[in-house]
Amino acid sequence: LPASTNPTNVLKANLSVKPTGIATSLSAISSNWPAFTFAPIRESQVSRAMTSRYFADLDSYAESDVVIIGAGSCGLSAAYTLATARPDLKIALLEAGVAPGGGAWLGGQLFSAMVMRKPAQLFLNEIGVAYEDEGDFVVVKHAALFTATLLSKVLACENVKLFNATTVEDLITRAEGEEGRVRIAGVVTNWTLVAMHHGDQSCMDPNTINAPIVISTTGHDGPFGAFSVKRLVAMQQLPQLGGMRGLDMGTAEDAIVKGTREIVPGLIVGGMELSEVDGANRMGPTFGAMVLSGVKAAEEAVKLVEK
Ligand code: AHZ
Repeated sequence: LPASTNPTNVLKANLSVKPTGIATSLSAISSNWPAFTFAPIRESQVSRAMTSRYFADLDSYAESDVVIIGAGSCGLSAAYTLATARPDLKIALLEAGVAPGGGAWLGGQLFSAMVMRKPAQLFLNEIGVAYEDEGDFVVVKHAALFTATLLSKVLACENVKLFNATTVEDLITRAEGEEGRVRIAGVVTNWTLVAMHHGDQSCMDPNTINAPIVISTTGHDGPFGAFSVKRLVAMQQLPQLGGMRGLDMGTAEDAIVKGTREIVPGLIVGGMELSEVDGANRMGPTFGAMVLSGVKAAEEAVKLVEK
């Protein structure tokens, strides 16, 4: 594409126009509402503007350097850390839900405030989210402030593409090492709405993304959760799952962060999905372990890239 029509350049150009305040930057509009009208458009232009970019991304990211499954607090933290540390890596972030963020839009139950134990406040400093300091822990006034800020930073990274409403249905494997052992070589995807209808529709084959490194952060067991590790058991790559244990904040968070690792070649597991592998406790509504597990997952991925 010529530079002027390259979507990335157009986006950069638009972002470089910094509004200086309603009075000056929007005065051309607000000073004369009776004369207001939008620039003209034809419907096909809208359609092409969306689909050309989406299909270009599908084409480009069919070969990715890293796939991250799940855009909850752990997956987003991993994506941000990895994308900023290694802008040379192409990272596909796959989220089954239409809305990324997983369980991090509220702090716990239906309460707004989000708690993070120290030293996870360092991650909040990194992304510029304000908090109240309560001594051993900090409180963000609304979990959505954390998630929206982190999400915006991830989406602004030129080397990350978020494919939301896209479910990972399987793992791509290659035989490696001793008989029956495999390396993970990518993921099998489908539109989530399609994935939800395999029981009543036939012939809805999936799509694929090749990547030598997959980070799985699909949360604890549930309709979608713990996806990769359950699949590994079915594929006889893990003997069985430890099963997430009851809540113990004191032990749970350290265990998740320290345990974040490559559990089969090419597959790093982080966040609450890991509790299902290791039989770790859940921590309930405190999110420090999710962000630091994401940081560690990103570091493990960099180690694999550099190996
Ligand atoms: O939609 C899921 C969610 O956004 C997504 N996901 C799950 N399976 C997927 C699949 N393909 C694509 N097969 C998939 N996406 O993964 C995301 C997981 O986010 P989460 O918030 O559930 O998990 P997390 O590990 O990032 O954070 C866990 C937060 C919890 S749970 C908990 C407790 O129960 O005690 N405590 C905390 C802090």
